[in-house]
Amino acid sequence: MTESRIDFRRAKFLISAPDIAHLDQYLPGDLGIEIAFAGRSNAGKSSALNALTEQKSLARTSKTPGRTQLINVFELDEQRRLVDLPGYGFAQVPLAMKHKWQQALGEYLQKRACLSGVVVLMDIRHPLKDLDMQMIEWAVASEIPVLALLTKSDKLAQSAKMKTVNEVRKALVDFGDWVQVEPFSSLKGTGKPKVLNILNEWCHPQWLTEEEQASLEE
Ligand SMILES: Nc1nc2c(ncn2[C@@H]2O[C@H](COP(=O)(O)OP(=O)(O)OP(=O)(O)O)[C@@H](O)[C@H]2O)c(=O)[nH]1
Ligand SMILES: [Mg+2]
Repeated sequence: MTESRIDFRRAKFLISAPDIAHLDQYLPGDLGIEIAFAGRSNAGKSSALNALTEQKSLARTSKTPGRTQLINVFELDEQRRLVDLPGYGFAQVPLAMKHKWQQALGEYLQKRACLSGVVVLMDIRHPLKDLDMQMIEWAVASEIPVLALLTKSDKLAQSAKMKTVNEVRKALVDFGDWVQVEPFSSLKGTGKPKVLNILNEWCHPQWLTEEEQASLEE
């Protein structure tokens, strides 16, 4: 099957939803294909989205953790979307809200029919915290492929970077092909071609029939 390549530079803002639990009311999840960007607050989600789409201010970035409160949805084409999820694990958020937030994330991963991949972004200097592991486990349990992206890789020297990448790969080996691990730097563009290849694959999910694939290309 010949697949058309998705031009991620075409991404444009579609909607903001106030919370995950209500996203389905704004955008029915049985339509099209969605790729979510999840990660701890300040992990570099918005920066990665901007780097991958080659747009400086598609997603808002900030030095203050917890900046992205809304769920921001960006459209690639009529059928495909990228979703910038609010960061989890933000220290200043009350515990009850954190629990509510985790629950909503879990439900999103389990119930969102259009979700065809989750990018779990982690600062390469602090990978695989409990909530990251939970995200990965939830996604794989729902048979959604995961890209564990080790962000801000420019902060480490090459040898330290590869050491962490190998350690994280080893820690996630039991998930098999469901989880891929790559280093990434929004600042330097490191890892960008690999990530775009993976996202492109997710945009053409195998669970669609050839006819459905063809209708997506129209
Ligand atoms: N050196 C370096 N800094 C980065 C990189 N990516 C992000 N940052 C910085 O990390 C901080 C947080 O980045 P954001 O992209 O806003 O992080 P986020 O995950 O969207 O954060 P929330 O929306 O608050 O959850 C900002 O100060 C960015 O400039 C990177 O690749 N290299
Ligand atoms: Mg953000």
